[in-house]
Amino acid sequence: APVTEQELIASLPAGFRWGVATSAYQIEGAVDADGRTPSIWDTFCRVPGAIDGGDTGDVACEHYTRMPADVALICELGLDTYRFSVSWSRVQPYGTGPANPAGLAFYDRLVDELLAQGIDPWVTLYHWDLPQELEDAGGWPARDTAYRFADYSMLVFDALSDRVNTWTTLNEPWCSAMLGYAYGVHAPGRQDFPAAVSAVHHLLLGHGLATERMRAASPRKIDIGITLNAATAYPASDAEPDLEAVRRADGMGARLYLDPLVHGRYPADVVADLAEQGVELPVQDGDLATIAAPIDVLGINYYFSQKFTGFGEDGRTVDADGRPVTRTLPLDRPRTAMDWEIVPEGFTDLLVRIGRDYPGLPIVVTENGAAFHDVPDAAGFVADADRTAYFTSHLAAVAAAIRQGADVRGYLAWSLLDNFEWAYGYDKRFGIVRVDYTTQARIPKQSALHLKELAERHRAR
Ligand code: GBH
Repeated sequence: APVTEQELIASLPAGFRWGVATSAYQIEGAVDADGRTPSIWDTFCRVPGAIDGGDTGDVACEHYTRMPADVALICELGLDTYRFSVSWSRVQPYGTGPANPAGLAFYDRLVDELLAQGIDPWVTLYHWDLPQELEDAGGWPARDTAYRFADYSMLVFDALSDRVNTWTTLNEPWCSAMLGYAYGVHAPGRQDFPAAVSAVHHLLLGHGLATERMRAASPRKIDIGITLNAATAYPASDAEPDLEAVRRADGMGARLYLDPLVHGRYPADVVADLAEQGVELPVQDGDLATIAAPIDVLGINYYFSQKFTGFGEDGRTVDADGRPVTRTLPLDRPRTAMDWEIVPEGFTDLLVRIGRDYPGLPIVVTENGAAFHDVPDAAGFVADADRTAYFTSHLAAVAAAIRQGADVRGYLAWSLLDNFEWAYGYDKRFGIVRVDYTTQARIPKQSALHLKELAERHRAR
């Protein structure tokens, strides 16, 4: 049964984090400022047809110049944690060589501003914006990029680790690898499945190398982790082909990352599926031990879940190429503006399952949120009952997971601001704060005020 707000507040542990997240390319703008060089997203946005409306991150929310006011906003909303990402090509132009002091200085000021307002800074080192030079040298399918990432991570770590306690290496490596190199819908826009599978391994290797080096360099206790996108895959029926479709979807979407990170081995069934397609993970001696370097926190980004079937529309279980069918079917739920179905129990099931299959790993929800068709009133205020209900039902889903044994330590809403929603441009709004892209005015939505109230009630209980 769905839990009430009262029950959800009672179920969340003491010290539970209440926060909000963003990423560099989605909000900063100022793409040429202070020595920043182009990332793969600057390039991809120039490909005709790649981004809805031809939008780019050139200006975005002008967070680069409006940062102090944005931090003040987080403080006003009573949130205790801010997760942001660092633009690699800002702090290390061209992806190699020494740090760019002017670029690093922005994050230095941001961290100081957050601390001055009593907000805990949480750094994500990589949220999809690879320096273009490194893509030109092969990108994530090239092994060298993993070493470049570890070097870059240390530049940021050396500058900020005296004040930043929580570090995420990568945001959603599945997206970087699959959306970027296999499906071609994200930068760099390639459609090469074997290259994408190499990218998976090199992203995980980069995570492991950076984790080992940050850990070794840290004189004090810090929390290091990675953020994965994940969901619950439901079978359309108990028929063998449907269960197989779930196994494959969950294998490629979740276990391909969780198993090496936690257990130090790739899932044998997924490796076999890949081999059947003539594709191999480019593992070298020692890589898996590096990838399994101990982490302190697992970040989970959750948006929605799906139902899978192994039967094609024609009822057959193989497609024209003789490959097994893996197809999604509607769960017949209300949808967000992204056309994503709203499935809060998929969140509970996911968190409980991760707690069971990968025990001993504290989880923080590093993103959860929804885009809706916001309608501002004359004053620019958005009474977003739909987004408010989304947050409440998903927080209740987290509370339910905790009561079933999942070790969830915090919840960060996606996102602080309406922002550049990647291939969808500015048309899709995920913010708890409305951004007027003409004036750059920020106005908290009803959902922001509701999160503020829930956080206050939880703290005061
Ligand atoms: C997050 O990605 C990003 O971290 C964030 O930057 C972004 O703004 C936010 O979500 C909102 O999109 O149907 O095959 O794509 C989430 C991307 C979208 C990845 C749903 C998994 C489901 C599988 N997720 N996707 S598929």
